[in-house]
Amino acid sequence: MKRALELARRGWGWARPNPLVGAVVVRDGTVVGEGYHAVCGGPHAEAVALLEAGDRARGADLYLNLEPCVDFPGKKTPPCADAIVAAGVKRVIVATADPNPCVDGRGLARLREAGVEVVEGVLADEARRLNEVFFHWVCARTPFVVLKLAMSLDGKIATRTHRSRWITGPASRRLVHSLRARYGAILVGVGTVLADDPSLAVREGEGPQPVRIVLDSEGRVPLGAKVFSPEARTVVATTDRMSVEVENALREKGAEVWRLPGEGDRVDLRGLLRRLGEETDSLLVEGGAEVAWSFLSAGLVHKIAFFYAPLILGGRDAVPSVGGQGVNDPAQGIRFRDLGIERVGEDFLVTGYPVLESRRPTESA
Ligand code: AOF
Ligand code: ZN
Repeated sequence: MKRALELARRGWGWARPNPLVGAVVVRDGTVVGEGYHAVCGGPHAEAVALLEAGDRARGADLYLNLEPCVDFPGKKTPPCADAIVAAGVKRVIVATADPNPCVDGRGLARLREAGVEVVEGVLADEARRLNEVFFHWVCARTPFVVLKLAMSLDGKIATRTHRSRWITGPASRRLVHSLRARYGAILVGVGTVLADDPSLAVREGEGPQPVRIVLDSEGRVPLGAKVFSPEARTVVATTDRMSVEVENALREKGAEVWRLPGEGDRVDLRGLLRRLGEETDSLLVEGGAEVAWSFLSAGLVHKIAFFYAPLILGGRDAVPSVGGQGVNDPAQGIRFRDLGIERVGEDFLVTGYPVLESRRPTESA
């Protein structure tokens, strides 16, 4: 199963919005076929592995990190459960079921009906973590949202003079680039564009360039900003407060403008996520502080990735990592579970998952 997970990872980027799947056919203790899902629309992991195994699949074991698929409307490839039965596989070992409502246990049921032995739950946590984006998106149809921030030990993302280059070290910055390539879209607030002018393009690509999104309710984004560089799509998410002149100028720059119904004077984030979910499975939110609080306080963040540099910036006027109004009482704070911590060069990366049912500040906060 470890090998299946390892193979699955090779599909990063191009498989989206499909899951990462690896398959290993084992006969008499020897691997006789391997495969992974390399690109959405392309053959599934099982199809590749069974093709390689050929006749040797008869009577063999098949290791999969995800339940094999069944046929459903709009499907691009033949159902794997049928292919497994046809190949004469004796036993299928799967990590997890496929939460896709069109599959959802039917693949395993099909195998059992045909007399194939099924073993479930091997390395299930690891497999679920690997496909956390897919597991969310395929049910919710809104993107899995990761909030990434780079800060000093005292939790500042910029100095009192609003400078942020560089707080974290080169290893973290490289990791951020490869993180960006893992998600379908990247979002920043217009304040970050005005302060840092990031291009948000991915240099070390593992897949297609993510869509760049600027949250800009009024249309303050400068036309010369690097986010409009030609290598990737850019969407300016705005409200009716943006003038038609600005909209036309942005379109001329090649940007797309999404006017979303305002939530007060802000862009309606839920509306944005619904629309984005029609196009992609995941979103990396990169700040700044106000945007971070908007997403967190509305309960829209699924995972955090916070980089901490061994450095204190101090200053009551320095920019805190998370802004907004905040909570009044620590008991109202947003809690995280399954924290992970790792060293990245001289920095630390903390990851975690908000407990969405935990007490949250009110939406207006
Ligand atoms: C598998 N093996 O390698 C993958 C699966 O449109 P299709 O034919 O590519 O089907 C996509 C669905 O199949 C996807 O939503 C997910 O439920 C499942 N993905 N299943 O047996 C694979 N990638
Ligand atoms: Zn399949």
